[in-house]
Amino acid sequence: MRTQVVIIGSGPSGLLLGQLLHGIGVETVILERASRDHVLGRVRAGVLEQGTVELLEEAGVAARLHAEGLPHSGISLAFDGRLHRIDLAALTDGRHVTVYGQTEVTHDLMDKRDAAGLTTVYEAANVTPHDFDSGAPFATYDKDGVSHRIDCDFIAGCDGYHGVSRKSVPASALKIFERQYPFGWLGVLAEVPPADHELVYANHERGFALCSMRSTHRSRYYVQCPEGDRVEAWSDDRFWDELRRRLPEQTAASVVTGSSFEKSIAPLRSFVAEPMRFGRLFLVGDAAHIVPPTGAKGLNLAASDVRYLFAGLRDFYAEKSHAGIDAYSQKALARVWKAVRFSWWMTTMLHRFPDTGEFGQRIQEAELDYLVHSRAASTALAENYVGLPY
Ligand code: RFL
Ligand code: PHB
Repeated sequence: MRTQVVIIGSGPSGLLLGQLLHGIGVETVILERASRDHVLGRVRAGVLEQGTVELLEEAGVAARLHAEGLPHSGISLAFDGRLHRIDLAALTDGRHVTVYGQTEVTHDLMDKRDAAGLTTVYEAANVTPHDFDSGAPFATYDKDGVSHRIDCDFIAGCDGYHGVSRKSVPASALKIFERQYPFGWLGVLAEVPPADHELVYANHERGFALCSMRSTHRSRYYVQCPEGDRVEAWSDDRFWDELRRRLPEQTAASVVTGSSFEKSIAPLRSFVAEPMRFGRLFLVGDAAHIVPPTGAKGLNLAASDVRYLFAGLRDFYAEKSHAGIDAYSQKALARVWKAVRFSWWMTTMLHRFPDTGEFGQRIQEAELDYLVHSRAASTALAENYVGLPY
């Protein structure tokens, strides 16, 4: 079998790239290790930058997002027993973010791909990219006990942090940058109205907490938990109690509790692999970089990688120009590192660290106080949060 671009992974980055390429008549096959239901069952991001929304519009998959997504023009930082609002729109010439779950984005992209009759192979085992340093790359995989080979022009590694694409590159060709944080996030999804109409990021002596949402009737909450904590140790009651203790009194009083229908713990890390291109193999999204979720940047970075790669491939197919694909890694990484910095900074400012003691706590208090009282500092947060220019 032959196609133009083999895409490994049907997360948001693989699906979005496939849809954009379809729009310019470039053929793709997506190879996905998991089942469709498994991919759709993963609860992850919830906040989309305006640039991400614009790219979804360009791919023709923004109708439901515009109907059901919630535009947010501000967030609150909670410390000192009260909320301090950051007016994102006022500080960024009217820009805003949209609250719309990653699950829904993935759903919309999958539906669109199905409607266009494009090929996705789910439950593809042993997916392997080959000969990407030559002019004739190909990918192999097994399905139902049968081995398959797909020849192609390019391979897009959109297979996340644990995927095969990055692992197929010789270690000597990669430079890895990594930081582990000594805590995780325990996340809960519940069919209850959110405590506040906007997101609340709380710095508290018991640890970080975040009030987010998926809709006006579905809430997403997180609390910082110790590294290695097990989700079984957290009953719903224990979760709600801990969450409320970390919020200002008024916000805590507005938390509507209910039984959770999803509860999971995510470790926090910053990770970047450079470069993001190896001949005819490109790394895209979480396959190349991970950020702690505190800045709400992971999915948005995956979308910005797709934007740069799509532009490069479009120039290649339309004009036989290599300039865009040659510049992909450098362009993508410039934006990636700014988001890595922002996510690290938000994480450092808002979490309790086991080893920084009272000094670290006073520094955080000073930083937060400065942040909410300085227009310059608030603007720096706001312009990163809504998304830096491409
Ligand atoms: P994904 O979503 O991990 O998709 C990769 C796909 O590749 C498949 N795969 C393979 N397929 C074939 N062969 C193999 N060997 C394969 N190995 C893996 C996988 O099954 C999967 O389907 O990567 P992608 O597309 O790059 O998307 C990245 C985003 O998913 C991620 O950055 C965000 O979810 C991060 N994130 C957030 N990002 C935001 O922009 N805003 C947020 O508010 C936000 N909140 C979050 C988050 C991530 C979280 N967790 C759990 C990590 C909150 C949390 C809790
Ligand atoms: C979420 O709703 O899942 C979410 C929102 C904001 C973040 C991280 C996660 O910074």
